[in-house]
Amino acid sequence: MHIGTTLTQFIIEEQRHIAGATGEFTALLNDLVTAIKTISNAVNKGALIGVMGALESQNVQGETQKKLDVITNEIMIRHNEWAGHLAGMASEEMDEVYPIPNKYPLGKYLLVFDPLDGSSNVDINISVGTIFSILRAPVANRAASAEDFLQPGVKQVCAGYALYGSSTMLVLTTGHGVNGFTLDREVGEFLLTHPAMKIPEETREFAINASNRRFWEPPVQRYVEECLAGKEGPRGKDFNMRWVASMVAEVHRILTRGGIFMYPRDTKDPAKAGKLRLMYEANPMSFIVEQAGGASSTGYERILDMQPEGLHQRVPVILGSKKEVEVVVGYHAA
Ligand code: P6P
Repeated sequence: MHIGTTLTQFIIEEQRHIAGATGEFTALLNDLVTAIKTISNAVNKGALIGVMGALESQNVQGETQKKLDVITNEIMIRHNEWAGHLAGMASEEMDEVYPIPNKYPLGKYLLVFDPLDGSSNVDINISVGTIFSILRAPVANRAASAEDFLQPGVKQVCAGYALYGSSTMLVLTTGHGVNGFTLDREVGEFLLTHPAMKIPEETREFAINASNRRFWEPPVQRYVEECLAGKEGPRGKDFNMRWVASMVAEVHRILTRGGIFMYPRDTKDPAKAGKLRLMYEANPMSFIVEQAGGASSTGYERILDMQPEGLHQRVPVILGSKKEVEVVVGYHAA
């Protein structure tokens, strides 16, 4: 593995596979990477620059906003609004579509993101991340409406996440596999360190917030009980459990060593189809997981096939090692 390959070089070489590529996508990705480096710096400094703690405000989900939720959202907006690659942006932290200011040109892509996923972990110094998804605007160079974003996950041009952990990593796909890059702070570049990431088809590790057990639907109850029964039970093997409460960290672990992550529909709030959001959590992570040989389902349908009904729509998420997801999906069909 040649560790010297920069993300910029990699993307330009990737671009050569894309018919009609104009270099605009590469330029968009470079702006996105600059935003991610800036966020990494803010997260890494943490309490030293007074960005910890919560605000009085709530986001559209009714969740208390952390200072860094707002700061990172602002960073994503400022670095991506000016270059003329986007027709609009949408974010977990903004109720409505962000229109590109009139002083800037419009472009042919849409950017939707969760600027700081798992932000409840910031104050306790556990890994958090940025999740992003890039779609084509239905009409280029025209201000995007909310409806323009409501495209099934299979339409994504690119999906990725940044993980602000012991090292800052960027993992992305443009539909030709999944590749991981690690930020070399001295050089200021992301370098290719995890080429062609693949999720093992089998696993003995599941991730779920077990405190919600009494609210789960029967198929999920059955699956988890069987994992807990171990080798004496119907699965005939022991399982391990993890829960980080940071989807980016969970997905990265699964990409690295396999596993299954579940945030299923539960009856805690019957009005909600799940906790995670389709447009900027489930869809980008599902694109990445499938491109790495995994699977991603609501339990009843492939997440990437879903027709979104709203920018902040929630969905149940069961993703990871293909054969394990198939077991859970099978229980939903039983
Ligand atoms: P809970 C973070 O808030 C998040 O959206 C995901 O990153 C994470 O997997 C999940 O919610 C954690 O939810 O209910 O365990 O706090």
